[in-house]
Amino acid sequence: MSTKKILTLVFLFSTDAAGKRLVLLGMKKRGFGVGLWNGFGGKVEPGETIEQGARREVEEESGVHVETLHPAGVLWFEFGTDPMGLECHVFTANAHEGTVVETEEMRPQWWDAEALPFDSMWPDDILWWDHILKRQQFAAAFWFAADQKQILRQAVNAVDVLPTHWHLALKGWA
Ligand code: 8OG
Repeated sequence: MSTKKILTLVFLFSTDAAGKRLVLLGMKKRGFGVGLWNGFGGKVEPGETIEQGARREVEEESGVHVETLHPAGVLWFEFGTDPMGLECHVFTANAHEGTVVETEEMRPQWWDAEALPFDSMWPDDILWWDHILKRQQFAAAFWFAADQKQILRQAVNAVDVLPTHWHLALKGWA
């Protein structure tokens, strides 16, 4: 790995009339991860903080504004021999302003947070979603085959403090 891209991923939570926790996922309609349900996010642009990038992507992809983002985890991905690593900052949000709409990129739908469609999500998600439900911060890394489907190696850790240079910390022990 010689270079990295910084990405964001935001899960919006709500509760239904019975008090059950719901999470908003979007069916990705194009690009990387097409055909998979996911949270909202994308690349952080130059001049943006990670949180600003996360808010912008939520707005672009779902039409709603989120003010307070709770840092939930950091994910590291490598694919085959691709020298580009992806560092993905995961957040949760418990409130949003505006109405959720379908956009060019995402078809949104609320799901029972305890019954997500893992068969139609990135294969690593099932390995860390429990940490989100338990509000336990986590740092995880996944080395995928070049097909972007098969996980060859993985590390998932609960942490007290989210690492700032997670991929550097991975060197040596992962
Ligand atoms: O801008 P673009 O849509 O290509 O950004 C990719 C989005 O996909 C971004 O929100 C980060 C997210 N993402 C990955 N890999 C994984 C993954 O393994 N699981 C989940 N849930 N999201 C991922 O890039």
